[in-house]
Amino acid sequence: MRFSTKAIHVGQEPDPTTGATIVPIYQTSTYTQDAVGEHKGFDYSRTVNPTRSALERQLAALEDAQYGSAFSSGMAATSAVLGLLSAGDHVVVTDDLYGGTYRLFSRVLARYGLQFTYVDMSEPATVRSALQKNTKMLWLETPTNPLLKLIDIRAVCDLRPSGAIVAVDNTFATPYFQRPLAFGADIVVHSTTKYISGHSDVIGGAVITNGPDLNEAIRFYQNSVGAIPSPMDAYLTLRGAKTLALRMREHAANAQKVAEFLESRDDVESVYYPGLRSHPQHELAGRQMSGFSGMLSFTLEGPPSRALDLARRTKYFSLAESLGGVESLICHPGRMTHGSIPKEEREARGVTDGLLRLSVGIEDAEDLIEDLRFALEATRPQVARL
Ligand code: P1T
Repeated sequence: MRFSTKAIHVGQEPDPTTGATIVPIYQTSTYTQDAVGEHKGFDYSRTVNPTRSALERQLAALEDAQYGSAFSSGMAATSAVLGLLSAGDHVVVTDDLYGGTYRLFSRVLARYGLQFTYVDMSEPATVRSALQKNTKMLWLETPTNPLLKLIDIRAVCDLRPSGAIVAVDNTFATPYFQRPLAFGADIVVHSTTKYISGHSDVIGGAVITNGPDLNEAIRFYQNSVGAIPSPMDAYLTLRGAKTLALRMREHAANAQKVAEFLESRDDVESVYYPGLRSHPQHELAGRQMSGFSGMLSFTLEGPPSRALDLARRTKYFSLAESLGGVESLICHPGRMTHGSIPKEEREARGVTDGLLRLSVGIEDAEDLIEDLRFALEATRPQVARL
């Protein structure tokens, strides 16, 4: 079965009790048992729910994996993966990553005795130098948020110390464009809030793996901690994911056009998009991804305040956090998604106050380009106008 067929069929057989073609929203917290311990495989909805199970099977299939577990947010999914570790364990983390992940690692989990070293994993040699005797996990985002750096998943897996887990946050690429397990990763994490659900109307997360022991440990954590999605949220995510392939093709085609437009402007300083030949890892993108997805970042000529000015002038690009919905969004990572990283650290990693990030939606590309052209012209620095 191929990708789009899986998205529409796996986990979604007609409902066994009614024949309903679409997986029902099983809005129930509990299930009546015939006798103590005698039931139809469902006992309590924190542990198992048919709508959630359908989603979990669908998402696992999209990553060509055996096991999927759905969570109430991407951060809950990330927490579950880090929950595999114990106090004293060390994690090597990519230094460009979602600000909320950084906050969870540095301000929550560090208090529980986990140790984190942040390195630029786009240089695999730096990963080797960060390894310690107690390194138990390598945490990757690729492409990274917000600078769209790529990490060579296979190269990092080759450096994995024995017994350590390689976890890849695949939110930006989605399984449509990239399947980290095929390159040797142990675990894939998603914020399903983004492309997978696709319509900016639900918060969710997922952990996907082929390892039976890892799956059991994740399931145990999911049931013990209880950060599960509601049946309604599971339904919305399942429904959104059916059109993932269609949407991703449009997101990527539009992002390529927008990136090329921005790159052609003399008042745009840099554009970060893996689909551009100028991207330092364009070749890796071609090897590791089957498309370049819909996220890009850029900096402008002129003072950093121009970025703030531009961000409030676009009409179709809504000024908002998040990404991956059908509608286009613009965001100022320094003040928004990555505001929880101390300014000095953030700037040292390249997330400057002049950086803007776009989640390119699936509107008409010409309208999106006109929108950006208008905002760029309206904020053009005086000297450039002469
Ligand atoms: O928001 P939540 O569903 O909890 O997902 C967190 C998360 C995890 N991983 C990546 C790569 C992410 O980008 C996110 C959330 N990111 C944003 C809200 C954002 O605007 O970047």
